[in-house]
Amino acid sequence: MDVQKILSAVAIIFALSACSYKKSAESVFPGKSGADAAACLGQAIQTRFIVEWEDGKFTVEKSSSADKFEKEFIVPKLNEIRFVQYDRTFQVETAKEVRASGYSDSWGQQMIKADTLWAQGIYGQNIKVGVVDSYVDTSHPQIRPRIAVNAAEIPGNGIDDDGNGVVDDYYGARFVSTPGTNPTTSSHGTHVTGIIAADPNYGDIQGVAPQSQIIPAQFISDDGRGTLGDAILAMQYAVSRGARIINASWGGSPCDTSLKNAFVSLQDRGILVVVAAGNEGTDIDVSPTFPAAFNVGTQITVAASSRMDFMTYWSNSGFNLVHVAAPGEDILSTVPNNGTAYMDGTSMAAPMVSGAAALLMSARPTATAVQVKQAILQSVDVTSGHQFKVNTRGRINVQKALEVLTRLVP
Ligand SMILES: [Ca+2]
Ligand SMILES: [Ca+2]
Repeated sequence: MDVQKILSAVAIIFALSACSYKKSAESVFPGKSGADAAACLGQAIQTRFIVEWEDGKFTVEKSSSADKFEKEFIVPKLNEIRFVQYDRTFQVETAKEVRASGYSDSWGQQMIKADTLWAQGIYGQNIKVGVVDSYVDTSHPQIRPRIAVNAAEIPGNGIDDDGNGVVDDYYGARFVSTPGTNPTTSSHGTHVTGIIAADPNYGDIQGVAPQSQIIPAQFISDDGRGTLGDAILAMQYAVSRGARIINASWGGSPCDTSLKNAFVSLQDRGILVVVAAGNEGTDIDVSPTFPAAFNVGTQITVAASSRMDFMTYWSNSGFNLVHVAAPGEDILSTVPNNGTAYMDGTSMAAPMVSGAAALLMSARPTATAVQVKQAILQSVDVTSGHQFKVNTRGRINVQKALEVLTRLVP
């Protein structure tokens, strides 16, 4: 009997014994041997382990080796553990370029008709949005008033005053374990935040939902790297603080089991997750990238449209997996040190949709994430010849979305 036949026989015996299946360290940590590594982008961190618990929570644990971790952590807690994988570092894809600005320009907010909701007194009041991203400058005068502060935490004393597991998370939290980078110079998270919520009383930018509240949850370092475990912890943190919407203006994640499970968990909790489609000009139905292509039930994946209301040439697309387009080129928003700047990217289009969703949720607070998604998808503007290669064929229109939502939630 050759090796292949022996392996087949072993496989059959294993399948037969599956009737009396008992959870084992091997079954909850199938990637331990590294056999999946060849198929994975990103570099496995041999000393960090993403643990998904049976109660739906995620933690990231450390140990000097996988063998030690299995023996000392997994085996004793086997009944409580659902799944384990190595944490991985990956290069997070973000936005394309920055140019400075010194004036006001809110063409995107106008094109999606956010101003018509502002005129009705709808500004995103009482809705919290998690910005799971790079650094957010919470001292920016247009951002500071829009941060959902954690009043139970005393900032800067080195103590986790509210006992939520995160020290000094007064303005938000930072889950950045990629080493060797300055964590506070990236513009990306501050720009995304301003598109959603910038306060027009203190500067030139008016966010789409200028009275919504932001929960900054940083996992991307300034060199554009992050880990899967940190991304999951950041999303989980934002939800624990009351976020109803998660903005995920990033992509390029590798080996996706834990991240996919985390997205399913967000769906199960009724959280709307808005994801950038990516900027490679590719069709993600054919070449999927994650988390854009997860397509969980409460997810909206967003392509970028231009000032002339065409799909940008660099935006990713997909008639199945990308849902809508939104303004994402030449977008003016806040950047650190009291600045404003233009940026391009589906990273900018996603927060247009997050802001639109915050407006809709504040207008109809009992609407579910699924209803808000439905309202946004059923109300897009479709213009002949504009080639929005997305599921709905169109670009969002929050005025029409409110009309749809009002029918769904009278
Ligand atoms: Ca805390
Ligand atoms: Ca504290």
